[in-house]
Amino acid sequence: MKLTTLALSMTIGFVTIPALAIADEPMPPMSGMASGQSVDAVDSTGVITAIDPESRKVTLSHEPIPELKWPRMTMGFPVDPGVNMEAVSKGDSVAFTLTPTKSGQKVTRIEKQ
Ligand SMILES: [Cu+2]
Repeated sequence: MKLTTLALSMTIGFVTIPALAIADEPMPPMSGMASGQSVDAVDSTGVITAIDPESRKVTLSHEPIPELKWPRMTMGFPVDPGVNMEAVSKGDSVAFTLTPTKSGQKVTRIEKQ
């Protein structure tokens, strides 16, 4: 059990950290102490109103996100290079994860519901 958990954590780390390093400056991994950010990654749901895999941007009409003090709204996000954007399309109801970066939130997971 312990080995499985460790292996999973390491796999996630190897996938996520290089992607973050390419897209942004290195961040302290999993510390929850990134300056200026009060929360880590948050999960939410919404509907894709526009998506552009070439520029890696998605526009989401999302539900309220209390962790970020956001009401329900429609807004655009950059999408992490590790996310498969071909798996979703405009009009899909999706679950997604937002991860804070220096320049705002970016989508680090998106799945059709
Ligand atoms: Cu918003």
